[in-house]
Amino acid sequence: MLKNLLIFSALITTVVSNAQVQTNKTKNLQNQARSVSENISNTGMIQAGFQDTDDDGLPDFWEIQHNLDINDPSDAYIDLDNDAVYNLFEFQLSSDPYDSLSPHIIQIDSTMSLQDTIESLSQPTVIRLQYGEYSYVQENLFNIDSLQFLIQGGWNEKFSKWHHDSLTKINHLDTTKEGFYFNPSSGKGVWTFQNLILDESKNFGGSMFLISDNNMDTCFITLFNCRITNSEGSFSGLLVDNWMKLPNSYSENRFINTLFARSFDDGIHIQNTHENETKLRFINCTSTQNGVNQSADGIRYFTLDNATVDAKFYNTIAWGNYGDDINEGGTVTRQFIHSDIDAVSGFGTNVLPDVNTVNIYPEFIDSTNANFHLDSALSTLVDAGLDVGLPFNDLAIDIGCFESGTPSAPPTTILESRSYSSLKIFPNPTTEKLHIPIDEKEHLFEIYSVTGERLSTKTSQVDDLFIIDVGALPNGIYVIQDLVFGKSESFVKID
Ligand SMILES: [Ca+2]
Ligand SMILES: [Ca+2]
Ligand SMILES: [Ca+2]
Ligand SMILES: [Ca+2]
Repeated sequence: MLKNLLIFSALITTVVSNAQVQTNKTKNLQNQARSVSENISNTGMIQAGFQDTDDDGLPDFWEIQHNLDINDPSDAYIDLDNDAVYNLFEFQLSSDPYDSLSPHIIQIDSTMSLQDTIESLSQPTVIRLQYGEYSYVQENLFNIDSLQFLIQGGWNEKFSKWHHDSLTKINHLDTTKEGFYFNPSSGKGVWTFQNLILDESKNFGGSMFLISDNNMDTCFITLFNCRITNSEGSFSGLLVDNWMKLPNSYSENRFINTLFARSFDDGIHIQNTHENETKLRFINCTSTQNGVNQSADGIRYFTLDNATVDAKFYNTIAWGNYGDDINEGGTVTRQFIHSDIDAVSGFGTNVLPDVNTVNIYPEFIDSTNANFHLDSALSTLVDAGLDVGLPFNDLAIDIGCFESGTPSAPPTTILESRSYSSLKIFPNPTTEKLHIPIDEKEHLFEIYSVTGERLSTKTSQVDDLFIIDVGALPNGIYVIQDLVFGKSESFVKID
């Protein structure tokens, strides 16, 4: 409850004088130099435990340094310099978010070898792939010091236009190997996969087998707009081993707008023998129908030795898997924010209750044909309003609670109680004001466009009524969310 009060009061204090803003800016600049030196060592290694107030993957010091908002998670997914590299990836690759010539970029088409390209990297690099299909076999990369890349699918044949809703497919010539298999020995790892499909991979690790090994100091593993489907590996669709052992090493696994479906074994399996905390983030993801032949799990993570895991699930569905939807063990803290988790269990003594914070049973349309588009009639709260008017509607599947493409800002408020059963708004349609009767005092309302963009509006409170002025919004359909209580509703703005 304290957290909710703080967030609400933070909203009110955004109305401050210019003098106050100036003072805060000066303070931020003063803190900046100190934060940078505290968080990055001479080698560029990110120290464990850096502060990330809005949990968007950008540390506070980096956001301040680059004029971003430490309280706004949506700025991780914008592209300030138009180089088609989101701020999140600019940070991970240590590049300049205001310079379109940074980071280094390589373009390859399907006649070229993705494996040779990766093996030849000598600096953090974006590898752009033409839209289409690639054949790829990755041998294990041992004895490499530092391996930092973003593999980005969805480019047209001239590399002049990037389709953020198009996925590039990675096929496998050699059916005895994983799709991607990385195991560098030391340094910093940045393994980011964007707009890729890995389907029907065959071997032990499934589609991806990623190991951050003993002597690595930093590792970011990120999947963004990906689909890991029909893995026939004997382990899982995506297998991650966080094995880093250096005292201040840092590892973060971030999965955004990504589908894990119909793996032979677990959809995602994450083993942590890291000596420090590993951050796991699932944002707008879906894990379903995994464990086809082994009653394995949708998402499974656990710790060994001194490892700890800090897991958060935003707008995520884990539902309809053959084993548990989520199975966790060891030293784990875990939070669900606006998610559908149908069954959670723990192995060993750590047994947890089922958790459903949005819908009890999200329903997918035609999932037998790999169309995991949510049925809006049966999943109204999950998909409210978001099926209307998207330019790529019906071309891309729904993933998690949102469409494929740039994700909306995930809610950052933790759901602690839900004392009212649905969000009542009136009038709807409205020309100017939305009225919301409430009986609890702590609320945080946000309004999103159908494309997931967060819109700013003015909110006031009169007794037990919240009044939101939406008169300035263009006519159309919007979604309003109460982040504190995890409720959402769509409304129509008219003249
Ligand atoms: Ca941040
Ligand atoms: Ca931010
Ligand atoms: Ca950029
Ligand atoms: Ca840049």
